[in-house]
Amino acid sequence: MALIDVKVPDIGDFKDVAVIELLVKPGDRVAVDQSLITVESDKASMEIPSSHAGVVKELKVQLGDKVSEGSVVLTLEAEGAATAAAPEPAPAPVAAPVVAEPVAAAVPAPAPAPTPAEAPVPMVAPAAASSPAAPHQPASAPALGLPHASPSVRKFARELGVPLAEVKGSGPKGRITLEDVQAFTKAVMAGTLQTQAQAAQAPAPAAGTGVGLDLLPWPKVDFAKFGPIERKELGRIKKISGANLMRNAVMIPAVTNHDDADITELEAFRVQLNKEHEKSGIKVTMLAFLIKACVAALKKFPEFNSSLDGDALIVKHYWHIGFAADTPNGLVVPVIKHADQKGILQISQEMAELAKKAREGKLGPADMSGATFTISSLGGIGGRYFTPIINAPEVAILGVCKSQMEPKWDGKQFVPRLMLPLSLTWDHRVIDGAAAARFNAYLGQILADFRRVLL
Ligand code: CAO
Repeated sequence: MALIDVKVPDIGDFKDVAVIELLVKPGDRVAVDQSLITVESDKASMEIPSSHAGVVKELKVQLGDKVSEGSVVLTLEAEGAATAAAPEPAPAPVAAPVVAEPVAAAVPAPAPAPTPAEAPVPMVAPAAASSPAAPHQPASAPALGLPHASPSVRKFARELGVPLAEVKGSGPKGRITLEDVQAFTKAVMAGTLQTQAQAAQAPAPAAGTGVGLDLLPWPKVDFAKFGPIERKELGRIKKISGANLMRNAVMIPAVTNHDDADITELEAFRVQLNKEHEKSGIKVTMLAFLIKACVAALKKFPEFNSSLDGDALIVKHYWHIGFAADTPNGLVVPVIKHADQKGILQISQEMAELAKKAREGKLGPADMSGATFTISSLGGIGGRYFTPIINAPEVAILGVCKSQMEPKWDGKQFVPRLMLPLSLTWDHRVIDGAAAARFNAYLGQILADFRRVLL
């Protein structure tokens, strides 16, 4: 048995390419042409095959090392006829564009590797895939953003009929590994996963079941390459609210109307009220008036106080108003129940109690359920307008920002008026733009003259 060095063969014009995968380890028995490592430039990846059969004694490269033609990959205890005194040159490596083919079955099997003298296969950019050995890129393949996989993994996927575009890569830079393909296959076999082809043949999902969006994979970036980073796990509330927000943002055809309400008189009244009730410890903020004003608008426009149930609308004859509360652990939405039956002072008091409980992480499920409409107020912080996300299964949400003094034309002159920016997001499956504009206009009228609540 002779020890021989297996070297990187002629890989065309490419020099100092990074080792991104070690496909063998000391003690492994390898065959001639078996892939040993994968290298990658910024344009393509390729596997470096073994020139000899034998047992790996020592790896001479590590992940991240840069190699060029002639670099020693490993030492091998050569077997059989291949134990020649002078090592044979390795066959040409097989190149693959960095992007993976979305449909593995469309990728032809790698051509038998020619000898380096015949045709070294350069690494090719997908756009310049004119080399005969370059894998075929289907016309429908997105040019960017797909995970990549080595030729041997592609071959493995192709043999199993696994669509690589649907496999989540767990390797560096989202690279799909052999284990990823195996895990995908297991999940499909176990019935916990459907391929897109299977999904296309399946009957349309029933209302209320989830559907796939066929989106590009999330971009994977090695942020540490650009500067120092710190990893912080998301808290429980962020994880739960994030999943809910994602569903609501994606599943609701939402539109936001922006408007302004003149609250000059209402603010004067609020300040007066707080002076009168200074000793009670109750502080009235604009949000309490908004809750009451919204109840009046919801009564006038009942479809805003509803939920979709398949092809039917459930219109609620109770008015429970949720308000978004910012806490150190994330966003929560406590609910003022039966806001229609409560006065401004009682609403203010309940809001203060619920906000305190929220900040202390003491809200129970009952405190946060049953809302028919939600208000998200950033008025204490600032901003002009924003686009709040509907809190499903509600069909509308009101966003409020900080009021500001603005010059308004009264027909004769400009006068200073305190204007409150309103942003109403509504579900277009239930509500039309005209109704949303009317809702905002009516809300503005109430806030401008609160006596209208009594009407
Ligand atoms: N315009 C101008 N000032 C306003 C205002 C408005 N629209 N709304 C409130 N203010 C003032 C208040 O009067 C109060 O002033 P003083 O300190 O001088 O008395 C100050 O801003 C702070 O108000 P507040 O925020 O404590 O009270 P609130 O009733 O307006 O809001 C609560 C309570 C719990 C909703 C709020 O604290 C909060 O958490 N807001 C954030 C909600 C949020 O994150 N929404 C975004 C969801 S989407 O991510």
